[in-house]
Amino acid sequence: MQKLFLCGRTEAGKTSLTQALKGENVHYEKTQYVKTWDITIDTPGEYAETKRLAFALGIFSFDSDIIGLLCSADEPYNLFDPAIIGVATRPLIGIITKIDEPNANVPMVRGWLEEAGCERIFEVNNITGEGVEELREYLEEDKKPLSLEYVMENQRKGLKDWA
Ligand SMILES: Nc1nc2c(ncn2[C@@H]2O[C@H](COP(=O)(O)OP(=O)(O)OP(=O)(O)O)[C@@H](O)[C@H]2O)c(=O)[nH]1
Ligand SMILES: [Mg+2]
Repeated sequence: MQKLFLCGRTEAGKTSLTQALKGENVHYEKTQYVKTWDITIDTPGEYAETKRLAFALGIFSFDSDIIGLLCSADEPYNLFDPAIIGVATRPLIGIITKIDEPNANVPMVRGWLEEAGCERIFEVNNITGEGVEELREYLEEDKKPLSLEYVMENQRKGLKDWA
């Protein structure tokens, strides 16, 4: 299974998603430091909210196979820069959490994650588990490892380097 790096603001649902992917009951546990699990690397939301700490996200993401930007469906503002894919060293996916919230605006959040450059966007409810299996199946897909020659050939063709 590919390792998913979780990045998003405090309370976006990163730890809950980790618990849901592990098949555990979702229970609140504030993330105090970067934690590596078998399926995810869970980060404290403050890292994504603070310029000084955000640099650490870049370093820790090297231990992952895929970078996941998390944003809850009821989020009032967007934390992620457009075209953030340009500085990502791994394929980028988006995960919209809390799709069950009364103030959820999934199309708006989807637009933010598309602008960031996410190649796939998943919609989940961590509490009921809705959408989590689809994400799990995606992570279980057998991706072929990248070689320098493969990346350079795709760049020469103007394709994304992991296309
Ligand atoms: N309704 C609903 N609540 C959720 C969902 N996902 C998470 N929550 C709730 O949101 C709160 C924060 O969830 P966490 O998973 O701890 O958030 P986090 O992103 O890990 O937060 P930090 O560790 O502070 O960065 C908890 O009370 C969760 O129960 C969801 O899909 N739906
Ligand atoms: Mg957490």
